[in-house]
Amino acid sequence: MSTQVETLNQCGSCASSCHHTAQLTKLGIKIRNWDYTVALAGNPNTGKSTIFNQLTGLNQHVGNWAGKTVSRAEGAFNFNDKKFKLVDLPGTYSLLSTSVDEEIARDFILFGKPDVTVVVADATRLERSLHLVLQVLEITNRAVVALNLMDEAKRNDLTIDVRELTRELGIPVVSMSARRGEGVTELLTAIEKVSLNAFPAQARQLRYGDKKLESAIETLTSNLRETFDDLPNVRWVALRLLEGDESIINAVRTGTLGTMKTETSLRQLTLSEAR
Ligand SMILES: Nc1nc2c(ncn2[C@@H]2O[C@H](COP(=O)(O)OP(=O)(O)OP(=O)(O)O)[C@@H](O)[C@H]2O)c(=O)[nH]1
Ligand SMILES: [Mg+2]
Repeated sequence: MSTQVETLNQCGSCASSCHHTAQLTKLGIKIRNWDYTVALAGNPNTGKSTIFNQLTGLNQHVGNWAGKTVSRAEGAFNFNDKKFKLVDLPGTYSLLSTSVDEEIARDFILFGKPDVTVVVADATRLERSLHLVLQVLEITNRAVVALNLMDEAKRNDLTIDVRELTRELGIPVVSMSARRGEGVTELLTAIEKVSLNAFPAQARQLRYGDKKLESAIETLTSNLRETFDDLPNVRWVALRLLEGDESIINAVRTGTLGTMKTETSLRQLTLSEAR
């Protein structure tokens, strides 16, 4: 591991300002002592836990998302004198809420508003990994792609133009072979840049190019804004409605959409309580 990474001996041993305190506390994250919160998302089996271990060393807690049988790991690290909290999300192929894992990952990114979401992508299955990257970018532009398993890609004679991918996505893309510890410092640098809003490019968001669809999204967006004034990402909710996402449709019908984040939070009690 890079010498620049200093894992903390004890969670909660430092004091500093924090971001999105209220939401994260509701989601069960004890944010009080951290400068930035980082979520680790990605398809199953892409090396998320390997990266989590590289970044946090032994400084981690493992438990369950409360009320669920899905495991949850939180850890911490220091980089360039800043304190980061890292939350390992369940591996998912999408954020469409068709499974408990997807629901947990989606709600955390949507309502927890982490300062940075790292999406771990499999360099040997790039196309599949990019589905999740684009879905995350629908919710937030504060993201980094950790393009892992580059050693496997090389072994299979696959070459990826990382610079072009960075340009296309508008977020940092970092080549990694996490099992060998390669790319860890570069990932930390990218996380720090996005945390500090110091990455100059504009993240790519899908625009569908279809006039009817875009106008339906616009109408729904403005109706939703009138009815639910504190939604974190209205366009994203409008897209889910058009897609037929049952949980979002029910929440609109019953008028509970605005309170979804509170309900979600209550269902995701703290890891510390689960320990
Ligand atoms: N060759 C190679 N193998 C890796 C790399 N990173 C992780 N692995 C291996 O890939 C397998 C899966 O890694 P994990 O870190 O458990 O992946 P994960 O995304 O946490 O998996 P789930 O939590 O099950 O979704 C393990 O056998 C790792 O040793 C890498 O950069 N190169
Ligand atoms: Mg894992």
